[in-house]
Amino acid sequence: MSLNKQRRQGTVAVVGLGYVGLPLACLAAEKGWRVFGIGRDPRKIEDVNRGISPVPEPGLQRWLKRVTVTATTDYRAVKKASVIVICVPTPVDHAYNPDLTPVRQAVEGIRQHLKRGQVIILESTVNPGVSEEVVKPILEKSGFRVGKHVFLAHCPERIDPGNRKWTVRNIPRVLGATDAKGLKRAAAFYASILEAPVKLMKSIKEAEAVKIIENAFRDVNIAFVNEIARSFARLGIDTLDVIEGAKTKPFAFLAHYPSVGVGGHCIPVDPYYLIERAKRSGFNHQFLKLAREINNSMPAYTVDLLVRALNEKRRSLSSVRVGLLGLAYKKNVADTRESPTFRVMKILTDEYRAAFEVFDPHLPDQSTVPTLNDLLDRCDALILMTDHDEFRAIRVRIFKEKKILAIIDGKNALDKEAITKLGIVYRGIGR
Ligand code: SAJ
Repeated sequence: MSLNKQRRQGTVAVVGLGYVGLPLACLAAEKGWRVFGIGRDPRKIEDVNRGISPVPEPGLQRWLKRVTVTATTDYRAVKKASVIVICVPTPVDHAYNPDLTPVRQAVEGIRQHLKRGQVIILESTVNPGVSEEVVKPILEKSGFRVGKHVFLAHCPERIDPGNRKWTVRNIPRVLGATDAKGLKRAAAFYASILEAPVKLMKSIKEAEAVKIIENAFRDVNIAFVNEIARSFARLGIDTLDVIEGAKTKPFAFLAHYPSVGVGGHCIPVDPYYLIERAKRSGFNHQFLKLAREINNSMPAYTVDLLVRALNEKRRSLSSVRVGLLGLAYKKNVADTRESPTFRVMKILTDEYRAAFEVFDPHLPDQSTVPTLNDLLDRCDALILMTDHDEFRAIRVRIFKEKKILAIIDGKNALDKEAITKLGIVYRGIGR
């Protein structure tokens, strides 16, 4: 049953049909907007037009079947819209330098088809300054003045892949613009589609800064517990138990958890945008950099735990086949962006010439074996990389049956006592 029942709101163009853009496009369509989705990949465009979601996000497939999103690779669709929302990735390159290429390309495509009165809203996560220093100049190459002929706003995306509770529909947002008129027009768009409050920020820079600090906050807190875990491991203290203890304090403590590494398209990436921009203004974010350094060291720390665990069994890493449980960067999603598993694979290969298999039930095509059982049959030691529900449910006796020598629990998700009782060397991260 189509959801396009409500009165027409007008036309919106959403540039970028990934984790952020596609849910937004579906929501706008459901709320009565005529929606053009602009993307680069013709196959994804064809999928969307056939009502097939190219993004493996729960519920998105069903939603796309019930609304109409007209997908195209042609930026001329922008001409028909009164609102244009940019939802393209903002990655970092191999040297962790921010890469605004997708944003620049999107804005370049838009500026060629601008018309008076349009409001352009950037949802991609960027450091403070990008809207005014990068987006605005490109838009004004069209001859239009931002703030006069067209308007520019920033509403940072807050999509949490896999989260069924907090979605594009009900996540509160912040919104900033280069001028009052742009703020008003952008606020009217979001008021027409969201079922959540939108906080209006003093300026577009403050809106850009909100998202960056949200995620930098999370990164430094994860780095904090990762450092604590490495210290407590040497003191024989169970870090997880300590965190559970600290959580009994009903205020001023927010639990984060040590792990094999920090992946995803947000947390390990966003701090670099601020670090780089601040450096250009002569400020050195030593704390943010240190947090990134600590979190980036966790894959190597985890492999080192395996080396030591195998030593207890008088085995070397190069003499065993390692089973990696999980490719996704976090549990119960099929998203591998910046996944720590890739870094562990590289370390095993480059530094230890160790053989490995990888199995992820959410990513069968990227697994090297068809089933978990195959992985357990072929491997002598395991690293739990992702705490998918399927891995948490494993009956530990099977590890004994499959003669597993050592298990490194990269997410502290398995039963340490039960595994140890089976005579298998167990090491968690901080326990
Ligand atoms: N991680 C830890 N320890 C923790 C929490 C996470 O090691 O205590 C690791 C995860 O395993 C993963 C990475 O960090 O590899 C990122 O985890 P995440 O839970 O932050 O997941 P993301 O990347 O999907 O983050 C999103 C973010 N949402 C947006 O940027 C819009 C983030 O701001 C949210 O806080 C997060 O979802 C969330 O809370 O679920």
